[in-house]
Amino acid sequence: MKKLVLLLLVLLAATPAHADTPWTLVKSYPHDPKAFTEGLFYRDGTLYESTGHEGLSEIRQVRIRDGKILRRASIDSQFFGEGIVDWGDKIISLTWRHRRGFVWRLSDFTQTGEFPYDGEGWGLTQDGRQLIRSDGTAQLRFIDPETLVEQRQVTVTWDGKLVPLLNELEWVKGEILANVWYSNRIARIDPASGGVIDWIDLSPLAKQVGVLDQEAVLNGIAYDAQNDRLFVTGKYWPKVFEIKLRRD
Ligand SMILES: [Ca+2]
Repeated sequence: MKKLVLLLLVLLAATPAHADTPWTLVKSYPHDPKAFTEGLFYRDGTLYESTGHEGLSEIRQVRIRDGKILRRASIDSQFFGEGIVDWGDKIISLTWRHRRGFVWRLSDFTQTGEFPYDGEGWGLTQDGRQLIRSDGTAQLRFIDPETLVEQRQVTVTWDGKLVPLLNELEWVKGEILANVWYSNRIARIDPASGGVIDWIDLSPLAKQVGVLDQEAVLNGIAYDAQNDRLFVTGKYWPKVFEIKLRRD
């Protein structure tokens, strides 16, 4: 019996501890430290960002190099702005608890429509065929981008356990990257099964920005597929970071 325990201990010791996906910092850029970032995506050379809080919620087009806001539109002050994503010549945006999303013209930020949905609105991304929405739980909802009607859901799990509080999302190379609220880690999710493939631990970046506000968590992922650039930021963070993942 003692031998068996010893053997088990040796085996456990020999099993490498789980290692998160390695990454390196490529560059950092200025970011509006007043932006309570709820959504982020890249399109044609610039970032698009949405911010939260009633009365302060906006859709923004942001120049990467210096963080200059090139275009902005306010969301009606009764709403708390959440995730955004582009679809063709449109931007789709969510609100937190009003179960109402908005459609905007990408070129000039004119609001052109709205749509209802179930549950809370948190993050939003798209995979080229469908929009993908998080709602603060472990569910991801796949939405028809034209009718804005939900088509299916997956439950996100890690090691057999639910991964709730999924927040800002980004579709990157066939995976869904998701911020997890109040965490400095990003989940790499298999869109078919909902299983977490691996984690990206960005706590060194959170430490580097050093914003003490409790709400100033990592939130915001944007991907420039053409140049393979991945951008991340956080609520009230003074910087947007470009990082490079090293995948196996
Ligand atoms: Ca995003």
